[in-house]
Amino acid sequence: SSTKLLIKGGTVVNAHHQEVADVYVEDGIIVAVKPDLKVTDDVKVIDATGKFVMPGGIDPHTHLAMEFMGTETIDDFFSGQAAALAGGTTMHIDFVIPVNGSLIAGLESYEEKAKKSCMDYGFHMAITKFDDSVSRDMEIMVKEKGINSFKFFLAYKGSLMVNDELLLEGLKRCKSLGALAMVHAENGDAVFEGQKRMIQLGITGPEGHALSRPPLLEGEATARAIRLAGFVNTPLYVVHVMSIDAMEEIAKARKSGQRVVGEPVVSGLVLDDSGLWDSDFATASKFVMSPPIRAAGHNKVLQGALSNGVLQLVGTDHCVFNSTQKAFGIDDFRKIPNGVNGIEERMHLVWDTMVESGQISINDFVRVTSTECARVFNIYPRKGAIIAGSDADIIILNPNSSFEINARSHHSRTDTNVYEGRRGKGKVEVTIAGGRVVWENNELKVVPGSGKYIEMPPFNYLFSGIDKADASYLSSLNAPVKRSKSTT
Ligand code: DUC
Ligand code: ZN
Ligand code: ZN
Ligand code: ZN
Repeated sequence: SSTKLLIKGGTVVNAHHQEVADVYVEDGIIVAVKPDLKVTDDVKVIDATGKFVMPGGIDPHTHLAMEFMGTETIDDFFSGQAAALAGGTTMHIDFVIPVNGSLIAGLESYEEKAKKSCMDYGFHMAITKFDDSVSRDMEIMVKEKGINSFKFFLAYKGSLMVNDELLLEGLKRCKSLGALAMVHAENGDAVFEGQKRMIQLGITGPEGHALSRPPLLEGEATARAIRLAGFVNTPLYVVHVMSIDAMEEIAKARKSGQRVVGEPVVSGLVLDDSGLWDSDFATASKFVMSPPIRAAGHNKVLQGALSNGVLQLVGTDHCVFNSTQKAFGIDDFRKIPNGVNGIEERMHLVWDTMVESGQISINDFVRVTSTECARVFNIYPRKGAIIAGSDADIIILNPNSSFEINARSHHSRTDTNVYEGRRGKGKVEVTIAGGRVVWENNELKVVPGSGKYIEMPPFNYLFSGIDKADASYLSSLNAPVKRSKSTT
């Protein structure tokens, strides 16, 4: 791999602009984007004529090497990232899970896991309880550790779930730190009840998973989180929007001017729940994730919401277990580890489902797979753009080539793929990460330890206007009604 690269003759696509131009890279940074650049002989030249040169994908939602439901996800920070690079994603943001309630210990364990990284990564932090020590550690995360987002689980009763009181405390703390609050929005108490009901009815298979936690529980929790964020007056990011019910709550809030970001994931955009009814347990269980993949119809409506801007960026919730791990739940769907693949497939499936179908433009493709994530998490334009000065995370996509997905050829360590057999148009032929060509001619050349931790500073634009809105709200509270003392 060379430290100097010239990508020649492609159509360079950013979220707001495209042009035929050359891209010159030196030492991991984009130095120039101009037509007809002249370079010396020692520069590796890649011909991109007739192809699109775009910012590498950024996946805002992954779980690599996560301990969860009595086991650990099978893709770690090397295998998961290698898979990502083979599919044109050059950065991801993973969720740190606290260790024994300690954010510091949780971060240390993820720093250790991430040492083998072969691409850039950032962290969100999950908050699973709230007290003075968590509150103190949140400040350390924001001011010293480069974490600017905290996720609250309204589901997973008895383990990760927080109640409304703790969610309110967390929202207030996020606001005071200039950090973004994120929610997994399902009503955990009702899910617990729904699961018991299914077991009582004798429905113990993977379909029971979907039946126990229907869209209305996602809609309820989404509405509640949005209203509580509105009450605190702080922005909210809703992860994995899987249903029309949740999407409509986000649409309503955004229309009223509330700052809510909605993240659909590839599985929710592309799949429907039919696989959960497959008579083969291994096939059905691979589709178990939370919130569940919904009945046909939700996916098409979510695609529409992505194209009209109600939803803004696409994640994956990549969280994979092999069929041996999935089989922990052979007699009881509640024990099937939750999670599906997607980190390698996201770029191809969004291209095929959204661009090839004419639902979004090529510029919008760049926005929803890369630029918007960089903006929301405050690392734009270092990431998410092909402009002089940005990191050289670049893909070359050939719109006339095609992709095919199967577990035999994918790069993830898991032995199944929820998109098994899917084909489509558009293929990522070259991936450049940190200025190094890591994917070319269907071959990966990844180096463990070459990925960098990307610190994400506290916010500017998402939070602008808060003080003003607070001031008018508070002044209305501070104007007590004057009453006379007479008791007639
Ligand atoms: N949902 C999943 O399917 N896996 C990880 C965590 C989550 O919320
Ligand atoms: Zn330009
Ligand atoms: Zn979640
Ligand atoms: Zn997740």
